[in-house]
Amino acid sequence: MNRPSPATPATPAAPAPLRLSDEVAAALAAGTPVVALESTIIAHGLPRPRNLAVALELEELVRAGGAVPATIAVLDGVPHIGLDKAGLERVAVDDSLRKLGFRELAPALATGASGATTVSGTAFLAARAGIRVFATGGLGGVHRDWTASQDESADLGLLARTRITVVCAGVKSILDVPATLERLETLGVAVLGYRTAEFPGFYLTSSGLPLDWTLDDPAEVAAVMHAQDALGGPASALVVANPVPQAEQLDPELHDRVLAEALAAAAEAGVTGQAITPYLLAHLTEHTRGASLEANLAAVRGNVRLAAGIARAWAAAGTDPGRQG
Ligand code: PSU
Ligand code: MN
Repeated sequence: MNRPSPATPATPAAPAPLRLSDEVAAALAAGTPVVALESTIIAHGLPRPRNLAVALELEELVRAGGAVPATIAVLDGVPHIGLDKAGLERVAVDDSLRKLGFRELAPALATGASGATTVSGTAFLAARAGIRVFATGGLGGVHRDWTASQDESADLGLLARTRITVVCAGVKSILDVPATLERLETLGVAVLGYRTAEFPGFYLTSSGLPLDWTLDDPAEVAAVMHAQDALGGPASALVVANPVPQAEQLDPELHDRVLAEALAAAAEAGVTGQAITPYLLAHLTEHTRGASLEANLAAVRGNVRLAAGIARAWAAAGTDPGRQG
């Protein structure tokens, strides 16, 4: 029996108009290495005016690592994949910028809004643009009061259905880290320790939690990415967990004490939803007199460097005629 063919809409929805910077477009066309960078860490995760310097520094680190940086944000309703200096400045200084996870993208596009993209927003847009490697600080995850608030970052669900490799220093230690690892397992997202058998602790080198897989160089990570593609199946991400060097971690005692104060202050102030992560990060920066900020930046720098190496290994494997894509 013939089914009626679905009606063709008079005006088929055009693909979301991603605006690629010239150098990102050229690199993707040539198959040379590209690293996606998120903008929420710049707009909402770091204090001003340091955040602009960091945004520029992270792009320089990607270049020094032999890859093209693609900082991602939505400006005036247009998703930008690769920002120029004026775009980076806008992300760093404009107070009206929203925080855009994946679900916020369509409303932002339709209304012409501007916003910085979180891990979920950035990973989605990067994958749509054809970028496979993404560097951030720490992933979002399950919040410590989950049983009451049900607050779990949209990062986890998006990574369960997006084919991207995200290099991070674990998940933010303000979260329930063991619960977040359990959720990543449930969601089918692979987690690799980079030169560590313990899950990193964001500001801390280790969370104390064991990992099942340890890899030691970017080519091994690229091989896992190829194996994911060869296997097929649901398009899940690959999390590469890269610890902050021990010499640059936050003092663990200071971390535990100030984090407990920050969580209490957030509960007292009634902060919830999208505001909770920036609130806790800012509280830690203030009450460790900047030490948590330095550890956060050290972690991000290491992740960006490693991501450039993985992007190079991935691009090299892609052009190796002996390798089946
Ligand atoms: N990593 C950092 N600083 C940050 C973030 C990550 O070092 O500010 C951001 C990321 O954009 C991540 C977001 O996606 O925090 C998580 O926010 P939420 O818990 O509201 O999902
Ligand atoms: Mn949340």
